[in-house]
Amino acid sequence: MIVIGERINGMFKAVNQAIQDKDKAAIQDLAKRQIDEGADMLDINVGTAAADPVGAMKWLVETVREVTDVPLSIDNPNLPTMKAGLEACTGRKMINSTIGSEEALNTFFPLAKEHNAMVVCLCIDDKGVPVDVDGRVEIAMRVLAKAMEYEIPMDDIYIDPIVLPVKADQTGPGKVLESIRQFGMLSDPKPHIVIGLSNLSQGAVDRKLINRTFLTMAIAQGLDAAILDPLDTELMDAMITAEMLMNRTIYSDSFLKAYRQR
Ligand code: THG
Repeated sequence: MIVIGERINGMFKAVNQAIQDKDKAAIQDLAKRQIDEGADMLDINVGTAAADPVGAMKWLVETVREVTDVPLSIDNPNLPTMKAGLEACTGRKMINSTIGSEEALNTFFPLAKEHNAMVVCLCIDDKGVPVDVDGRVEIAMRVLAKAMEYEIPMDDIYIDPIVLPVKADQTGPGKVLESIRQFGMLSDPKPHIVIGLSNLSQGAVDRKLINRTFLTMAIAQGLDAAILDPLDTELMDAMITAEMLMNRTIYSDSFLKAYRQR
């Protein structure tokens, strides 16, 4: 699994405060702790409250880069903020994200090439999030065709079926699972498939239980990347165990420890 740490996000009060106070230590601590707990990449999101999103993104990226070389997922819907993040980010990076409309792909795929960046493509277009699985698969097919047209390596494409709060629509999670299963059959080699896991439990009780149960179900359908909280040890244990049960890692009596030491 490719773990993208979700914690550097202005949606969290403490992070929003750190951005306002230019508190480097707080952000760098979050970066290091997530990597220590198994994050392969870090999501960088200024949140919606930032007064100057471009400046905040640049500062966040530079601040995190002082302490780690892992790829950074530049998470913002607006082009100027995205560009500022990509330019500030030395080394590997990910565009998080583009929607799957013709126009958006024609903007973001050239940008991905320019920055040698990975790119998350949301299964959403001008009409919004499709209500059914077929609509999501249709968008994923468009994304893959465009990726070939622009010669983006399949290994740099991450399809996101879009996870919404279960509390708002209880039919959603099942559709996401079926979408993940079908995405895996669209091309060979397969694209990566990623979700924003914590969206699922927003506003719900027993959030961690909901998140980790769904993560194991999604892994069984072929999910291979997730934006999640690596500081949640039970979540990471469940993820590692699901990988082992799917025969993607070797069983040993110390499989949890072995995964963490890899
Ligand atoms: N897909 C992609 N990118 C994404 C998402 C996605 N980026 C953002 C988001 N979704 C994933 N990251 C988070 C981070 C935090 C939360 C949810 C998703 C979260 N935050 C608390 C809440 O809203 O209750 C914040 C409250 C707090 O503790 O202060 O749940 O889907 N490609």
